[in-house]
Amino acid sequence: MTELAQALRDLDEKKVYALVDKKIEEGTPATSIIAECNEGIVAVGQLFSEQKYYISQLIFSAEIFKQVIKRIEPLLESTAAQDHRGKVIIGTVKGDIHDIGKNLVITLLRGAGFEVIDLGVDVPAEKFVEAAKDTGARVVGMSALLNFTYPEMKNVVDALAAAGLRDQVKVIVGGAPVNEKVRDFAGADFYAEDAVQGVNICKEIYA
Ligand code: B12
Repeated sequence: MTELAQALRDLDEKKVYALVDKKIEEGTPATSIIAECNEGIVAVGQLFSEQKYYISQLIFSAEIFKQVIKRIEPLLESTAAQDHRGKVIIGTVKGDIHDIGKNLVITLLRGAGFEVIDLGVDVPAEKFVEAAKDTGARVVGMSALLNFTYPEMKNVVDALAAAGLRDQVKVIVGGAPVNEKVRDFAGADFYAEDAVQGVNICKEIYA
């Protein structure tokens, strides 16, 4: 584990910011900084599941991560990409309030020139359907970090089908515990392992 990942795991806020600032100065790519922080926050989750960390520590780790993203956001937002590639709807599914990953995907999508309709967190299936109808977006992205919210992803796909929209939209699912099996279960079109892959899939869809 890198020094930065360890500092985040140990919730050493000042050290995390100092290391991130140093890396930014040195020209380390934003995606590498995120990858290191991701390793640290996954370790926090692990400590939480082993009951070595409390929920307050989980919350604190998220706050640190959010501050890191604020620092590196200017590197992620490309000023050149003003042309709109297309619309993408994105939200965290009902029952789930994790939004750090979703927000990261949004930042990268906007940086790549997509118009993003952010539905927020704890989003019921009807809202995804309504947004797809109203905006005509061809992509619906769903984020889920809790395995008991997988059925909710399937609900959204089913609701899109019931509204007659399934052929018009491609559905992408993501979130740390999500994988190809979950995609298959939900009936989604794509699974994205990370934000960069998500953006590439959107580019392909709108190509
Ligand atoms: C921070 C955190 C929290 C914070 C969230 C703050 C916030 N604003 O998001 C708080 C403290 C609120 C929280 C609460 C809970 N959490 Co929590 N949390 C985490 C933690 C440590 C990190 C998540 C994170 O932000 N990662 C960093 C981001 C950048 O990664 P990411 O979300 O995976 O996103 C990346 C990719 O997956 C992808 N991606 C994500 N979404 C999407 C969507 C699309 C469309 C695309 C293309 C890509 C994409 O792109 C991102 C960037 O590459 C994880 C540990 C882990 N292993 O993930 C646990 C974890 C997810 N939490 C867990 C649990 C159990 C909970 C609680 C139930 C705890 C409790 N007892 O109350 C609650 C649930 C609240 C709720 N109803 O949602 C468990 C889930 C277990 C499971 N699999 O079901 C985990 C895995 C911890 C653990 N090991 O036990 N949590």
